[in-house]
Amino acid sequence: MEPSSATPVVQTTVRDHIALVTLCNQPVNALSTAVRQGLQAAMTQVTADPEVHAVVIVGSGRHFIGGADIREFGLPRQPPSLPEVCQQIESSDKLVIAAIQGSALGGGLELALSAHYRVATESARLGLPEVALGLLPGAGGTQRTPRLIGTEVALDLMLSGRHVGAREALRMGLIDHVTTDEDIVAEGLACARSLLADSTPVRRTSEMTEALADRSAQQTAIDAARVAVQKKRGLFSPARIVDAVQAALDLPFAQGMVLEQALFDQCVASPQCASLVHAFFAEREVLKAPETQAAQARPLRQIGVIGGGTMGAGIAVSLLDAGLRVTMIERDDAALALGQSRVAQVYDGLIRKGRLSDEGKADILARFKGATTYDALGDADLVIEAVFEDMAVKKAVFAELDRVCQPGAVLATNTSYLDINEIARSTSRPQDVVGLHFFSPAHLMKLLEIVVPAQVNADVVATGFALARQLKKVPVRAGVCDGFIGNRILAVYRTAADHMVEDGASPYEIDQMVRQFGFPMGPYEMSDLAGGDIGWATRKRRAATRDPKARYVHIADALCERGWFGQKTGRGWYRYEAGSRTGQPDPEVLVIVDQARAQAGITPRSFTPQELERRYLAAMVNEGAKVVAEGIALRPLDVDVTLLYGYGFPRHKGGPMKHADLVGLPQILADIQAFAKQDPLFWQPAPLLVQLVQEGKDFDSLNRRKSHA
Ligand code: 3H9
Repeated sequence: MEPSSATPVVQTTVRDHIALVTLCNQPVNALSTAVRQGLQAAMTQVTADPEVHAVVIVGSGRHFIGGADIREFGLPRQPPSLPEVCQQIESSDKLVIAAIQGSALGGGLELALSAHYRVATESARLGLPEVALGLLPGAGGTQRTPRLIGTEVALDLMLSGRHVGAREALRMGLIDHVTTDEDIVAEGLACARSLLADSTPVRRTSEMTEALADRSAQQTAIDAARVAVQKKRGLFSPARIVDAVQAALDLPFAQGMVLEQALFDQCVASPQCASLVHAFFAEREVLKAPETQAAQARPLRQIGVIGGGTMGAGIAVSLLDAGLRVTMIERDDAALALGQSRVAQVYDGLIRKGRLSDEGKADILARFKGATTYDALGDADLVIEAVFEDMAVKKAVFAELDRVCQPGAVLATNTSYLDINEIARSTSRPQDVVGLHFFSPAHLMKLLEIVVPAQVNADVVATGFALARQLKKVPVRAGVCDGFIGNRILAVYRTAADHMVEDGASPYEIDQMVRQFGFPMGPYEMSDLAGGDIGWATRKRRAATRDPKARYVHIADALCERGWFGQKTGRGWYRYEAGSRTGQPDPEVLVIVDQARAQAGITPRSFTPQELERRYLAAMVNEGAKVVAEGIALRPLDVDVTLLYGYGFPRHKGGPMKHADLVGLPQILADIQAFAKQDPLFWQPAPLLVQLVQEGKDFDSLNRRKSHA
C-alpha cells in the first residue's frame, strides 16, 4: 500500500474500498494545524472517492492522539479548527472507524467520538484531561460525550481528567469493541470490513438521544457535579464544564457547540490555563538536564539504604515499590528492627485499606533485607544515606561506603542542607557522590532534588534521573548550596512570614492567607506537622554564621524551648487535642508573640491578606531569582517544579516564577523595593530580577534558552 495523497503528517491509502487515514505526527500525533489540514484534505478526498466505502483513522507510533497541540495555544488560530474537522468526520456518509492504541486523550478522544465506531486495543488509555490544563473539552467533547454515555459518567471523566483503560471505556459505552490483538491497523480494517458486510449504517454521536432520555436523572447528576465543583476552591474551568454539559442536556447540538466554544475561549484566555500549561511542559523540561543528554545511566538492581528512620524507611518503600532490591543498614539490631517495622507498617496500612494482599506484601518484603554491618553493601549499585544531619556523622558513613562498595557504585546522600562537595571530597571517589534529596514522606512525595556536586561524573547524575523515573518521581537538578533549591527558598519566605508575625500579623492569619492562595497548608501548620525541632536544629547550626545585623525573630525558638514541637507533642503554633491532627489557635502562643514584639520594641500593626500575600510571594520569587542567577536551578521553571511538587505551591498558579510573570515583574520589584525601606538587608532585590525588569523581559524568557552543562 503506497501513500497516495496529502501532507506528510496525514497519509491515506485505499485498499478493498477501505481508506486508511494514518496520523504521523510524532511523538503523540498532537492535532497541530498541519494535522488538522491533512485530516480535512483526507476526509474531503475519501468522501468524494466512490471507491471508498469506509474510513479507518489510526495514529502511527505509540499513541492514537495525545490531544490538541498544546504548543499552539496562545498563537493565532489557523483553520480548520478541530471542531470543524470533527464535524466533517461525523457528517461523512461513509462509515468512519477510529482505531485506537496507546492514548486517545482530549481532542484525540473527541475526534474518536466524532467517528461512527470505535475499536481500541486492550492497553489503550482514553480520557478528557483538559481540566488539568485549565480547559474544557473544546472539540465537541462536552456535547458528544453526554449524548453517548450520559451526564454522570461524562462529568466524571471531564472533571477528574482521569484516563480510563479500554475495558472500562467499553463498559461506559465510550467505545464499541476491545481487541486483544495489538495490531491496531489490522483490527481497524477488520472492524470496517465486518461493519460493511453487515451493512451497518453510520451512527452520529451528536444525534444520539438515548443516554439523555431520562432527563431528571441527567439533571440530578449535573446538580451534584455543580455542588462538588463549588468545593474546588478557585478553579476556573470545572464550573464551565458543568455549564457546557447542562447545555448538552438543554440545547440542540449546534447551539451547545457554540456555547462550548465560548466557554473554551474563556478558559484558554485564563491565567490558570497559562499556569497549568506551563506546569505541563515544565515537568517534562526538568527531565532534560544536561547530564541526561550527555551520559547513560548506570544500571541499578541492588540498592542500599543507610538509616531506618522516617526518611530511610520512606526511601526504602519507594525503592521496593519500584521493584528494586533493598538492603537497609542500621547501627544495631534494635534500630534495624525498628526501621524494618516502619517499612512493614506502610504495607500493613495498604492491606488495611484493601490495596494490597498479604501475599503481595510478602513478595515485596522478599526483596528487602537488613544488616548491621556495611559489608552487606558489597554488591550494591547505589547506596542512599539517610542518617542524622551532621557532617561528622555523614563523613563517617561515607568512609565506610568508600571501604565496602564496589567500584562504580553510586554513593548518594539525602542531606537537606549539608555541603555535598565536602562529603564527596572526604571519599576517595568524589566522582561517584551525588545528592538525592527526598521529601517526607519519601514514598509519597513526588519531588526528588538531584544535587550535583562539583566533581561528580555525568553518568552518576543521569543515574539519579533514571532512578527518579523508576520511582515515578519528578526530578529537578539542583546545585550545591545551603538548602539547594527548595529549602533555601523556603527558609527565606518563612523568614518573611516570621517578620510579619513579629510586626503584627498572627501566625493563624498567615496560614489562612497561604491556604487561601491555594497551598494545602500554611508555614506554621507545616512546621507543626514536620516538627518544630527540625527547624530549631537548623537555626542553631546556622547561628554561628548568621549575619549579626540580620533581623532575627525569636518566637519559634521560644516555642521550642517549651518543648512545643507541633503535632507530635500536642502543642506547637497550634494546640492539638489528643489524637487530632487538626490544630486550634492557641492564645498562649499569641501571648508569646506579644512578648517577643515588646522585647523587640515593635508596636504591632495590622496587615491585609493582600499585603501578607505580596510579601510572602515576593520573598519566594526574589530568592528564586537568586537561585537561578547562581545556577543552583538551571532555569526558573526548575524553581517552579520544585515548589509545585515539594512545597504544595498550587499548580493552577504555575509555580512562583510563573506567578511572578503573570503578576508582572515590575510590580514584584516595586514591592520588594518598598519593603526594603524598612529592612534593606532582608529585602535586597535579586540582580536578575532588576535586570529582567530593565530589559522588559520575564522569567519565561530564561526558560526558552538552551540548558547548558
Ligand atoms: C485539548 O485536546 C483541547 C481540546 O479539547 C480542544 C481543542 C480545540 N501537544 O508525556 P510525554 C509532547 S488539550 C503538544 O513524555 P508519554 C510532550 O511535551 C490536550 N505536545 O510522552 C513531550 O515533548 P518533549 C489534551 C504534546 O508517552 C512529548 O510530547 N491532552 C502533547 O509519556 C512526549 O510526551 C492532554 O492533556 C500535546 N497534546 O505520554 C494530554 N502531549 O519530548 C497531554 C504530549 O519535547 N499528554 N506532548 O518533552 C499526555 O498526557 C502525554 O504526553 C501522553 C503521552 C499520555 C499523551
